[in-house]
Amino acid sequence: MATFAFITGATSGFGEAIARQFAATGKNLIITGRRGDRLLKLKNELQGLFPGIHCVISNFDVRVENEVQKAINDIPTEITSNIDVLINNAGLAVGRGPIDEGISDDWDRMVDTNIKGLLYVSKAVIPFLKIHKHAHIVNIASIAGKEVYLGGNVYCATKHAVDALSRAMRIDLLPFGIKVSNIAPGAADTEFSVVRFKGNLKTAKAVYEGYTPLIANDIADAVLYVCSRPAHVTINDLVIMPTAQASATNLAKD
Ligand code: NDP
Ligand code: 8X3
Repeated sequence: MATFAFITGATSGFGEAIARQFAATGKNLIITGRRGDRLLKLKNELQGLFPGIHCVISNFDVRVENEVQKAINDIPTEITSNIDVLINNAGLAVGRGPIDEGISDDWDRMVDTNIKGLLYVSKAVIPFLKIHKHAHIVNIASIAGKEVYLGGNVYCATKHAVDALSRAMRIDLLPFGIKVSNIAPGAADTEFSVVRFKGNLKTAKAVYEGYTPLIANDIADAVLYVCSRPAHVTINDLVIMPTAQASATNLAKD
């Protein structure tokens, strides 16, 4: 059986775009997320467009370790044993404001999703990656993992943790020939800001006004590029910004 990419957060934004681009190359997919209706819709669409591919749905919350482990155990081993790419993409920001006014539930959601969820999924999937001579993990970090900015405190800390985990994984997995790539996008117009601002569409929309932000396909392009380098080449770290954004906070707006 041809190999599979396991993609977290495939119900929206980067993860969905990555799934679409992989499918177009003929790669088999395991698409994951909490919103099962969206996963089913994407699976049906991709299998219609690319009848040769195998698309498997795995519906779980990355924050719950036994749910992650059970969901992955429930996938037939002839599929899991063929996973050679893991895209750790699921993640979110919740709120933006001074640290002393932070809400502990927001902090928990970010730490549990962006750090612990990435760890739970990686721990469950790495045994399958080790079976392959050439396997690859791509962690979606952020410019917020390279810099900190006003009110970004805990989100920035979680993305700095992703950046550190990418470097640490690369060392730990070196004996197994598993590539680890870290991708750090700047502002991209996905559902990210709607989630961050808890459904406040006006505030979310304002984040992307006055300049041209990245779109999900820009990041999917980069993931496909990183995953298609020759076996002896690893792209360790890629920072991808809108041309109008020079740093986390320096934006040339109209
Ligand atoms: P979206 O909100 O569009 O997508 C986020 C995805 O993460 C969804 O598919 C969502 O699925 C999934 N997800 C969130 N929480 C969980 C959970 N507990 N369990 C399982 N899946 C979960 O945002 P983006 O596509 O923009 O974000 C993708 C990644 O990129 C995130 O890690 C984000 O931090 C990072 N990033 C985003 C940037 C941006 O400006 N957009 C810039 C830099 C990095 P569901 O809700 O169905 O579970
Ligand atoms: C998302 C980009 O700059 O809002 O990670 O933190 S930013």
